[in-house]
Amino acid sequence: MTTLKGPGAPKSYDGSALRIGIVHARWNTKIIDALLDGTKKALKDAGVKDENVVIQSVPGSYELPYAVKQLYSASQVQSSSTGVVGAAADLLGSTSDLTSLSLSKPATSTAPFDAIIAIGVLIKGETMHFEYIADAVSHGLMRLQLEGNIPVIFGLLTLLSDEQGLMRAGIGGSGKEGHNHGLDWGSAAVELGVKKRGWN
Ligand code: DLZ
Repeated sequence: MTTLKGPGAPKSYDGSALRIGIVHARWNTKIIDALLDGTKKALKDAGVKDENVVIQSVPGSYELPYAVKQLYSASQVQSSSTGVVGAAADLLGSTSDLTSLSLSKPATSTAPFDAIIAIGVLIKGETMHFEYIADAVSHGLMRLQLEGNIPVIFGLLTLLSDEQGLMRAGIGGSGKEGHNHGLDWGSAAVELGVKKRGWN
């Protein structure tokens, strides 16, 4: 069934040859964890292999553009013997620095990423923090994808309440669990990754 909102009727794309990066913030962890699960599920359902998914975390959404840029740069460095961990360590100075960035698993491939998904959850508070971070991050991520020629999927929720976040992570209460937007972000990464290979 198609709905008024959302990306329309689902099309399936074969992600089995793709390499996807995910960078997620840790602020608002409960919502982030559910979104991350949804994203990973969509990648898996599209055939993306576990070993071709690289996940990094950063403290908050403000750090997303920088981390996406580092992940993207590392994947551009050819390092057949050490893989992306070694390549990123070359850029950052040492492997221990990289470990502290929480690379969740070593990559088995040094191929460039076909798409990178940036996930963050901003919840409006009493100050102007929300506006500044939302604006900076959305512009930063857009710049990265246009200048880097890589799809950067916009997984930043900008919310007015905790409840909005729970609904958009598919974990709302009272029988209305909502929809996990991570599913859409995973699917968007696969579609753009496949199309990018055709366009290039
Ligand atoms: C400081 C801050 C605040 C107030 N709120 C959020 C939020 O709702 N979501 C989020 O991802 N990050 C938040 N942060 C942290 C900033 O993104 C950033 O990590 C710090 O300002 C350090 O640069």
